[in-house]
Amino acid sequence: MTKIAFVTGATSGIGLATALELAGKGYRIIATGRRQDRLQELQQKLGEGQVYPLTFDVRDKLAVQEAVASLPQEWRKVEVLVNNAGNAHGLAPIQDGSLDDWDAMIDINVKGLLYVTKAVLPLMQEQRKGHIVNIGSIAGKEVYPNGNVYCASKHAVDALSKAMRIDLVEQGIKVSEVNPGLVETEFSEVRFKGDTERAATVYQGYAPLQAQDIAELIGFIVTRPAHVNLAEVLVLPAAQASATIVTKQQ
Ligand code: NDP
Ligand code: 8X3
Repeated sequence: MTKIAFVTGATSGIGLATALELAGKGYRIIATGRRQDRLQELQQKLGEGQVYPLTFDVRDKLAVQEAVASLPQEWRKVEVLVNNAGNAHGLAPIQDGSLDDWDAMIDINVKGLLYVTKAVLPLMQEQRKGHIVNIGSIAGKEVYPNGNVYCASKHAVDALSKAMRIDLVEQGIKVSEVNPGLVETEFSEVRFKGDTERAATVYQGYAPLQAQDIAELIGFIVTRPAHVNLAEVLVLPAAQASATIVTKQQ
């Protein structure tokens, strides 16, 4: 029987690359996000029986519960959950930050991850096995100027990953955390609210990570033998040494 992976934020970037990577490793994919057209494209690309699209906003706890409850029987044996959906909104000193941006980051990156985990966990508990991979960030390990609330949200993901690992170990459920540095995706476009020029400068002058790099790492993590858990990985572009130190060519 093919294994099933539930990937949040599968409409772009790391989530989309992960869905494709895991499908390549023989998983059937429950692909989630708000942009239904992109989920349908993914389904068309991989085949109807291979992808089950679920459209919901992770901020909406009822929608999350209903979406997971709506899964047909043949899609309920979820073995892998990749909690990837997330983003940054704005980059401003704390005194200038927008309350709406703060709400968005905490609601999506922290509460959304919790809502999805709470809804999907029973499907793993029934099997007494499973693997949750949370996408944190170097921003969950360090803070950087103007990153305040985004960094706080990713520090929360770091704490929750450790806490989940403790609470779920006796249930046979592994919890891993992947903490990337700079990855070239739609992330900066979202952070800078559609300012593509400003977003592009984040990835100029060095070779940033690509979504595929993270997807391959996730693929490796979830295919380790049953007795192995790669609990936490920090993965950076070679040009990046810390949240603030990136060597750029002049
Ligand atoms: P993208 O913007 O390319 O992807 C973000 C994904 O999250 C999209 O699929 C989006 O789907 C989904 N998402 C966002 N908000 C919601 C929401 N409210 N409800 C449901 N889905 C949502 O960025 P990345 O691929 O880079 O980001 C993926 C994860 O990686 C995030 O958690 C991010 O914090 C983390 N990360 C990114 C790094 C980077 O440098 N890019 C570095 C470290 C960590 P849709 O819009 O269709 O809803
Ligand atoms: C995304 C990477 O450095 O912009 O988490 O916070 S960073």
